[in-house]
Amino acid sequence: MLDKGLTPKVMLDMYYHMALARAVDDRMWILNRQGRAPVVYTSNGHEAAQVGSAFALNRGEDWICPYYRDLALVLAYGMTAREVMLHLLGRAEDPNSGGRQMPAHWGHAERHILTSGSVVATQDAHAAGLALASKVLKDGRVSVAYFGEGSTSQGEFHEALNFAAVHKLPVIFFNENNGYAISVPSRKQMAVQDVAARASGYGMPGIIVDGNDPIKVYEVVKEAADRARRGEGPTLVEAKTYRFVPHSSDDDDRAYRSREEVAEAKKRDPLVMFEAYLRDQKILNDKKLKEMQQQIKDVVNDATDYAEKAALPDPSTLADYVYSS
Ligand SMILES: Cc1ncc(C[n+]2csc(CCOP(=O)(O)OP(=O)(O)O)c2C)c(N)n1
Ligand SMILES: [Mg+2]
Repeated sequence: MLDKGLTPKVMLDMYYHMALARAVDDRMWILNRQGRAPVVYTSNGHEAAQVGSAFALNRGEDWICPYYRDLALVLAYGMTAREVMLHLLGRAEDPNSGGRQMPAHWGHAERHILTSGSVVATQDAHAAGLALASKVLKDGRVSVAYFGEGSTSQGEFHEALNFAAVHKLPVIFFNENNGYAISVPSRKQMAVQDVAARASGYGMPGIIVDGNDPIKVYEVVKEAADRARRGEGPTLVEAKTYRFVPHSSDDDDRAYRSREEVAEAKKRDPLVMFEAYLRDQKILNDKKLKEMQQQIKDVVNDATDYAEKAALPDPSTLADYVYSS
């Protein structure tokens, strides 16, 4: 039986955010190839994992600590397409960093999206720290760290899991396992098959979920969040998924994976599968889909136009937030 929170309206909203992320993503690549955007990191293929998990949280209340892959996540968490484009183009109005950070370094204080750095896995420790604060303050919040499987070779991942488990912190470690760390396949990165297997070494549950199914992801993360709020400690969730496009706009994935492999993975495109499911459940039909696609097109066009016209940061503000004034 489906979780009670998954009404048809909620599932349509999930689909909307997955489709919006894919459309924003496509637009960002075009802008990059036209020389209008510096570099693009994409959530293409990861939408179900990211959106399914976001919907299982108290969005805007619980803290998320994303990484560069998490475009669909931040959109589902309340960042607007305009804000994403302002960030991509480094505009003054960008709420992520006022045009300071490179693209896909998400952060939005009001939405409880913690600002992120480039060093992978540091956000795992930040999430554990936020969860420690929640435990002390008794504010009922859960924190979630998002990260790729490659980053689990970093020390911070292990330190964060150990600390969180010892102190029974309300945190979820959410792994998006796409099988590659840029060009390095996971078998060259770790000697275990599953990231989730590592959980037992720290004393927490490790759950594997189909990362291309937003409903399954939602249910697993909901359960982990409930567990965290009951004071029972952290959970490691491993969402198995695939990245359909290169690591970034500066990567050529033909150097390390075959076109056949990518084509095979695309047979399980989360957007296509979720659309089929919603049609089957009579939640989505041609008319509704067409309306939604038009709405998304308008949103993406508006976001692009708005950000391209927006002002760049004033050079006189260069040292703001670096030195005390
Ligand atoms: C500590 C550290 N080492 C190396 C890098 C360079 N780097 C950036 S992304 C990346 C790949 C990470 O892969 P994974 O964690 O699997 O995430 P994915 O991009 O596949 O979602 C690497 C090696 C970095 N940013 N930080
Ligand atoms: Mg990876």
